[in-house]
Amino acid sequence: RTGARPHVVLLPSAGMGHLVPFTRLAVTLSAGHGCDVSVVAVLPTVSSAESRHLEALFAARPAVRRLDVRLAPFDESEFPGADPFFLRFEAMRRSAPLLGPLLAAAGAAALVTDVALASVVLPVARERGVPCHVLFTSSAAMLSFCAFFPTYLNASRGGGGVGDVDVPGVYRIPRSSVPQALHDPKHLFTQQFVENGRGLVDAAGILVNTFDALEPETIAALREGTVVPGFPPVFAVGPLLPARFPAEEEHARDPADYMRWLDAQPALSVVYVSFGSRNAISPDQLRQLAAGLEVSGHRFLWVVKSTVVDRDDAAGLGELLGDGFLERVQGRALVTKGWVEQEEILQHVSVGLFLSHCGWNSVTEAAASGVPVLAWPRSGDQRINAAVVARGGLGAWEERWSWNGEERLVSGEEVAEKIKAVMADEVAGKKAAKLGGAAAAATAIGGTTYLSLAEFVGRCRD
Ligand code: BUP
Repeated sequence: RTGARPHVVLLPSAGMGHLVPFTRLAVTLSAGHGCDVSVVAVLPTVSSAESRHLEALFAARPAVRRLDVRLAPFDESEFPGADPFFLRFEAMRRSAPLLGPLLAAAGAAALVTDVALASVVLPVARERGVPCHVLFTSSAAMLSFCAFFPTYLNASRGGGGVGDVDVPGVYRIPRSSVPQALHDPKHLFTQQFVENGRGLVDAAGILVNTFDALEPETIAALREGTVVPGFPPVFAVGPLLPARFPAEEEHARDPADYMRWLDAQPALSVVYVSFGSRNAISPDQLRQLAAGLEVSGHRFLWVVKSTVVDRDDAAGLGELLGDGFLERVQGRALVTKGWVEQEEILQHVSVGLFLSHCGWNSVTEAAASGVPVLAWPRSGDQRINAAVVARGGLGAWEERWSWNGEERLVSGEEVAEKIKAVMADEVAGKKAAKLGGAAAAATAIGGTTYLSLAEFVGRCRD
C-alpha cells in the first residue's frame, strides 16, 4: 500500500459543485504531487454537465483511473418532492457498502470522500483498513458550522428551533444564514448533514478548498480544536486550480464566441453574471435582474439558468427575459443558456465584477482570478460563503437581497444601483486583486496550499 506513488482513491458525490473540486484535486495530486489517482464515477449521474465533465476528465488524463460504481436500486418515492441532488446523496449513501470490495480490489493507500457521504463511507473504509479523508467542497466557515452544528443541537435540544449559531473561535452564523433545510429536523438534508458533521472527527484528515489568506481565523480555529475538540488535521488545499479538458471545451457554447466578445471589451468593464449550475431563479426575478443589468448601463455576460437540473432547461431566452430585452442590450451584452468556461471568463482582463450566487467553487475561482464579487446568495451554504466574501475582502454582499426564510423579489432598480456602486469602487477592485496574488502565492511551490497538499500526500505514503 505504501510507496513512492501512493494510490489515492477519490469519491465525489452529486452535482457540479461537488464534482469539480474532486476532478481538480485528481489532476493536482496526479500531476503535481506524485500520486496514482483513481476517481469513482457513480452512475448514472444526475445532470448532463456531470457526465460530460467525468468523460472529459478521463479522456484528457489517462493517468487518472476510472472506477465505475452503479447505484443500488433506491425508491425515491420515500421522499416526495425532495431536491434531486439530495435524493442522489441519499441513494449514494445507501450504496456505500458497494465501495468496500472496490477499495480492496483497487489497493487504495487512502480514500478521499465527499463530505455528503462521510458518515457512511468512513466505517466502510475503516473495515478495509484504508485511511479515509474528507474533501470539504465549501468554505472553511461552512466546515466549522458543519462540524459544530451537532454540538449546537445537543445543547439546544427542545429549545424552539435553530437560532443564531456561535461557532467557537470563529464567528456568529446568524439564524438567517443557516441553510434553510436545517430549520426542519426531519428534512432529508438535515439528517445527512448532522450525521456527516458528527462523523468528521473520525476522519484521518479534512481537506478544504480554501486558502489561509482568505479565511485565516477560521482555519486556525479548526486546526487548534477550538471549534470541535480533537478535530482531525485540516489541510487548506485551495483554491484548487482549474484543469482544462478539451472534450468539455468543445461542448461549451462555442468558447471562441464569447471569448472573442470579451476580447473586444475594455479592461474591467464587464459584469459577469452567473448563479451556478443548479440554482433555479423565478421568472419574475429573472426579469427584474434583466432590467437591473440593462439600467446599470454596464456591459455584461450573463449565463442564464432557470431550472435545477440542466436536462430540463428548454425554455427560450427571449421568452424568459421578456420581449425586446435581447435586442435592446445587443452589442453591450452577451446572454447565453449554454455551459461556458467560467474560469477562462474570470481570468479575462475585461471582467471587472462577478455577480454570483456564491457557490463555493465560483468564489474560489473569483479569488484565484482576483475578480471582485457582488454576492447574491440563493440557497444552502451560499449565505455563509457570502459572509466570507465580505469579510475576506473579496467583494460586497447586499444582505437584504438574499433569502431570509422566504424569497423576496429584488427590483431591477436596486440591482442596477448596487452594480453601479461596486463597479465604481476602486478599493474593492484592489482588495480582490490582492487576494488573487495571495492565492497564487499559496498554490506556488512552497506556498501554504502547496505545503498542505504535500503534507497530505506524505501521510498517504506512511
Ligand atoms: Br453555470 C456554469 N460553466 O456555465 P459552484 C458553471 N461552471 O464552468 P453550483 C462553468 O461549475 P453547488 C457554467 O466554474 C464552477 O466551477 C463553475 O460550482 C462551473 O455552484 C461550477 O460555484 C459551479 O459551487 O454548485 O453549481 O451551484 O450549489 O453545489 O455549490
